[in-house]
Amino acid sequence: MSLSGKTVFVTGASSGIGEACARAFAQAGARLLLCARREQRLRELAATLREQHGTEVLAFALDVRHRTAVEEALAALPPEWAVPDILVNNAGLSRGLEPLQEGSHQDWEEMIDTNVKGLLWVSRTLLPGMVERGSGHVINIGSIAGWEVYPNGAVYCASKHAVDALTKGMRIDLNGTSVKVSSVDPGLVDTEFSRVRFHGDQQRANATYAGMTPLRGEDIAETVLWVASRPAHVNLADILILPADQASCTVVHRRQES
Ligand code: NDP
Ligand code: 8X3
Repeated sequence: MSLSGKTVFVTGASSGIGEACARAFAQAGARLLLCARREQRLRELAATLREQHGTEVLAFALDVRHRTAVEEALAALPPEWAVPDILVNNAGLSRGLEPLQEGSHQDWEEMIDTNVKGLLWVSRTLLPGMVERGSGHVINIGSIAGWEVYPNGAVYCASKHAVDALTKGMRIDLNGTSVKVSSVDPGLVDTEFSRVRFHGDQQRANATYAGMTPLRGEDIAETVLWVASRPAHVNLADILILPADQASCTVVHRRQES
């Protein structure tokens, strides 16, 4: 699969699915724009990709929650990087797992500001250039949590339902512009996601995947790459991708651990 010469912007590329996407797109010959808050990690990833694949990479620290920071960072890109061919809106997180009546305001703000508003700020800044050029592809990383709601996860689920609505709305509003909009919606993927959700409690994070085989970031990246490399007239609109052990948010087959 070749994406030679295409410019791909992956948000949240410092770990997990975003990092795996960066590696997959680099292997496919793309040039990469990468952002996240942890700049050192991005620098190390960029160095590896340059060395392994000769990839052209521009990596920069960015907190997608801050609209003016997003606008300024993207306005400061060199002209040949300014309008990516493919935008992977991946930056996102969950915080907390408790009944709504006990939820933390701070956790809620972090999820909504990142998963919903961050995706909006990046998309709003880049879409006019794609429309003007007459080509582009936005791939939003949604979730099974945008298809279902599970106990104690209402706000994270709401944020991913919002991503689903934004994917559908973007696709409607961009119809006729030659800019495609897709969504890749994973179930359980073993990344830093659960450690972040449980505020660094690794034991609790590990329990999320106990006795079952979760997806890996690479599984999602492979699908994102497939979505991105279809012919111009084909749009894979929405893909739900689950571990074989998972049937729904709450139905997960777990083996007894010996
Ligand atoms: P990780 O925690 O491993 O990665 C999250 C990435 O998002 C990191 O690179 C992080 O970088 C970045 N990020 C978080 N907040 C911000 C911010 N404010 N600004 C910029 N970047 C940010 O988790 P995943 O790889 O699993 O998560 C990636 C996406 O996949 C998320 O949207 C998540 O909701 C979704 N998803 C995950 C699933 C799973 O089971 N793991 C299942 C379904 C969907 P940094 O901290 O350096 O800023
Ligand atoms: C992540 C999947 O079910 O852990 O979006 O919320 S889940």
